[in-house]
Amino acid sequence: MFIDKVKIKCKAGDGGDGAVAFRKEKFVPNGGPNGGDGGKGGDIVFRVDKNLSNLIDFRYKKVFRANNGENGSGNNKYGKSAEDVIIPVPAGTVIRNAENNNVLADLMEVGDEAILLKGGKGGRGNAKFATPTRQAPRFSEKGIKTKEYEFVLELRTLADVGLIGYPNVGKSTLLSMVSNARPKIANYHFTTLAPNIGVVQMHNYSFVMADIPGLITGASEGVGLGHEFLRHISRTRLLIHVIDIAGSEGRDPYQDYLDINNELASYSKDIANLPQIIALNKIDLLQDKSAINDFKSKISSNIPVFAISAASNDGVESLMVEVIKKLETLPKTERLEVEEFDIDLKDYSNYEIIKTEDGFEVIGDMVDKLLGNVALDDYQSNAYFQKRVKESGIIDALKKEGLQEGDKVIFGNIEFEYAE
Ligand SMILES: Nc1nc2c(ncn2[C@@H]2O[C@H](COP(=O)(O)OP(=O)(O)OP(=O)(O)O)[C@@H](O)[C@H]2O)c(=O)[nH]1
Ligand SMILES: [Mg+2]
Repeated sequence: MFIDKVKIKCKAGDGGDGAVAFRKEKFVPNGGPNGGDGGKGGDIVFRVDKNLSNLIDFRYKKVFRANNGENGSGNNKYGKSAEDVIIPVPAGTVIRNAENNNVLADLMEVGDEAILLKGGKGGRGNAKFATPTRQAPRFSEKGIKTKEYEFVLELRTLADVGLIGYPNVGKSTLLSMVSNARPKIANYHFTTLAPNIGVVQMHNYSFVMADIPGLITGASEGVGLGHEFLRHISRTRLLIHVIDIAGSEGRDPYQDYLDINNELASYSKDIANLPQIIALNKIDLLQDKSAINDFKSKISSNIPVFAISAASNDGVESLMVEVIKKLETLPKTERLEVEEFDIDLKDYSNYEIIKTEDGFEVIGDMVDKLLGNVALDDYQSNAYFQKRVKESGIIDALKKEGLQEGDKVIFGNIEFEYAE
């Protein structure tokens, strides 16, 4: 089983709430505030694990949640922060935001990691709110609550060279002759069902070669198997286009060449523009060697063409020498550009004022923010809330809409009469 694309759900931990507590001293009716802060929630971190080669571990486990920070408590005791959740992934994992498909991380190498979701900050305990004029604050801050996000993990094999061609033309045979890979080889279509990777070591040079399932016409529209796997060659630097020059299945080799190139072009311009070396395979089956020159005469002279027999190893060495020569001139694979990921996609500066019968209602993300981390259970925190509302500029905006003394103002689940 080979899994190279999965959708998972992740949630960082919520921040713990700050505590409301007071020192209890004998004979002192009201000790000072000593409610501690809440702890931070755990982060969600992706890290490359060298022992993984595909995403099969995500087949059943698709939900990852970090623990919440603990609440603060009396005696200025801080709540414990939660541990981060580390999610191991194979090298070559691209992480996207499922909502808009933006690339959020490109984890190419062992050691790469990305902290995609930050745990919520703990709320401040009431001890932090004591001021000379408010010596016994009876409110605290709630921890920041985090949201759940969906990510798409996509494995893009990191190979220098990709083998492409129709099914059954000998791609896996070639890979097995030049690398340590031992792919299945058989005389039928779609023997290869998942990409095979091999390391080629030759002439003191080493590179990675990938064999993907055979492409057929229509692969980019989902016919056959190829399309799904084309992304595995999207990051190669060079393609070996394998063609059955003997036409052993009755197709015209040159037409095969055009078909496959059309497939590539309709899938991705970048792949279609990769440099190619052509391997005319199965020359041992050729009665008439003129087919080789026929083919060469039809294609542009700057594309290198090698006539080989992967089965008997004939011509394979020269082909590999050319591959190495070419690789030395090509730039290394670069990381994908990563989009900025705003963990909380809410726009807290956003709100709307609605006129009601006897006053106003304010709705929008800004309200959530203002309400979100204040415990509104008593007069004092209410006063604190109103102060924050003033600071936020909403009161000024309400005044512009005609707010007057005594008007009823609704904010989410709370309601107050406006007083100057
Ligand atoms: N005569 C001859 N047969 C070959 C040569 N190369 C491969 N074959 C045979 O062609 C058949 C297909 O070879 P594979 O390497 O499995 O072909 P593939 O392109 O990987 O095929 P898919 O994985 O199905 O796309 C097998 O029976 C091979 O033994 C060659 O140079 N000469
Ligand atoms: Mg194969």
